[in-house]
Amino acid sequence: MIRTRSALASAFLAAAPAFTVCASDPYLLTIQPGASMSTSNSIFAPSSGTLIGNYDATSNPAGTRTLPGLFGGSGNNAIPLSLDVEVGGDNETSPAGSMTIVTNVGAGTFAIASLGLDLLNETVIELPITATIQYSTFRTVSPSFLYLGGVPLAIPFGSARVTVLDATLGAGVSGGTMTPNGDGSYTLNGVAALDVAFQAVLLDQPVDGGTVPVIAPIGGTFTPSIDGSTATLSISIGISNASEVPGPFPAVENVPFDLPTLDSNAPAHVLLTLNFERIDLTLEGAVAGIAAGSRLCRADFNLDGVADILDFLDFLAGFGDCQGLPSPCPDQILDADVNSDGLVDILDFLDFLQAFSDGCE
Ligand SMILES: [Ca+2]
Ligand SMILES: [Ca+2]
Repeated sequence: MIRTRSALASAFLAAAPAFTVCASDPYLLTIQPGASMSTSNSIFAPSSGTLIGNYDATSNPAGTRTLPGLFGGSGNNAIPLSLDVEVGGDNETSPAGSMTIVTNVGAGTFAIASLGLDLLNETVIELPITATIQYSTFRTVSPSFLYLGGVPLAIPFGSARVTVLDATLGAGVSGGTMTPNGDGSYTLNGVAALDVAFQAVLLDQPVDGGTVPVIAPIGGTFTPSIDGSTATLSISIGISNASEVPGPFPAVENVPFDLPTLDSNAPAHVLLTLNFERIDLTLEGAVAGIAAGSRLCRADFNLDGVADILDFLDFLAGFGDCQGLPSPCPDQILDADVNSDGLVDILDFLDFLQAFSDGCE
């Protein structure tokens, strides 16, 4: 196979002058240390459930008992309630990751061929929780207290942790325009179709927020080196999303919780059981930093990491569809405008043959 490929390339190259393959080039850029993401996150999760005193005849006979209503009753009774969890706060993290961008100077466009960002990068975001409880009137024994129903009670409720916040390239076009600044650098302006994966721990309960699609504005200043072999990108990405994760979720059962009484030293000790109906997530984030890296081998036309006959076939297919047409063609990533002059023509064919003949290290 390799011999066939070389023979084929050589046959064409015999008639071709020497070229320096340039631009329309893929760069693998890695986010450098020092990048930051400022986030403003909020979670709202309504639930219904019960509370009951932590009394137990054998293990906790001095515990709190709960009784419904103003008067009467006996024993320890489950009291129906609704509880809304609200989580919110601002945080700063240091994201890590990399992306492949394909630049086409002639067409004035760039495309994003791959992207993987760990937006937390080992950091865990802690967000304070406020719980708002509503219930019908009930009383407690040990300590004695009356809780009048119909009045929402807002209580600090520990903290939630965001444990995973990852972005990968999703479906749709990711890319935009690149405009020369006159000093060898280019201003990039576009969008990235991202899939953002989200996981959190809420009341010791893991919450998988799944993956939500986000169209993120992406831009920055792209500066290739003189020979184009390396490049830096001062990058900014805006991530903004509001989504709903529908339930049902596993019940949160018998979570110890202290209800305030008039005596702050003597709260009522109850156990909460909650069923969350849905979780509303709102994420606002802004990534800023420097990405840097090297130009990828142009012979690997389809960017799968190896240069082989499939690259030749993919190029031939793209070239056949697009000869004589302006780039990007046939799409922004597998662009047959190899020499990046804005037009797909025989010069691109010759340039690709040269690159393919050179192969990859
Ligand atoms: Ca390949
Ligand atoms: Ca061209």
